[in-house]
Amino acid sequence: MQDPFSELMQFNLGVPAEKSKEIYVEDVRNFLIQQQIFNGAMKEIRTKLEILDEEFRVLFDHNPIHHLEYRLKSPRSIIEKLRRYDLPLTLDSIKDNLYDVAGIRVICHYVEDIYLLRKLLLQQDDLNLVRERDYIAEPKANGYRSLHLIVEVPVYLSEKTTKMSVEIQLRTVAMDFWASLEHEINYKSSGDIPDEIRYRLKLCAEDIYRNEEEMQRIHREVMENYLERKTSEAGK
Ligand code: 0O2
Repeated sequence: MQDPFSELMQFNLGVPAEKSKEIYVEDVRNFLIQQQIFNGAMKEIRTKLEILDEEFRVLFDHNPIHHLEYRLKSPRSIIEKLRRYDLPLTLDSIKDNLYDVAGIRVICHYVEDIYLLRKLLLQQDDLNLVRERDYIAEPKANGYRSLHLIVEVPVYLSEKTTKMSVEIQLRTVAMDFWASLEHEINYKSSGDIPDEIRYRLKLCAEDIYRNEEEMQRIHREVMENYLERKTSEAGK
């Protein structure tokens, strides 16, 4: 991965004519400091999720999380997004307007795990819910399903504490399977998927949804029997 400093320089954040090179370099330095704080926020959320996952493994022999993915939005995407929404290219504007600079994708086994994690995360005192989009309850027209939360979390620095936003996308393995492939198909079609392919993708999403519900039912039944057996063995 290219380091953000050289990427920013290369992308030419647009050293405006009136700005001296020194001020521009200072901007880049401050940008990197901000990125590091976003990174801290991402780590805070990651740790919270890992602790919950570990607790469930110990208590119930079940990990709600299959795996975690995380990323900081690249300087290029940040600038593109600010330009797309006609927002100022400043650090304050990034912090105030872009909620997805720090992003975590939580790939769960079952839909129940998603709502469980949502509940457990949001009941933590230091975490504020800023925005929620439930594309599981109401899938997007193309069939996309996931739960999106924007949360604010404090990051404790040497001289101050600052609240930063993090986007958490929670989805099951099955939803992730669909979204990853659809994302690639979309990319390969330059964002213009033919109607017939769009329709077939939607049918795939519906099939996946049905299979996932059945897998969830099977899991529930097996877990009930398993936990009953464990309890009776412990009582012997
Ligand atoms: P990346 O690289 O994944 O971060 P905006 O963020 O303003 O563009 P909005 O409405 O705030 O859009 O965000 P929304 O709809 O809650 O979700 C944005 C992110 O969700 C996307 O990030 C994708 O990761 C994912 N997503 C949303 N809809 C779809 C979809 O139809 N298919 C797939 N595969 N993923 C989707 P970005 O912006 O793509 O960038």
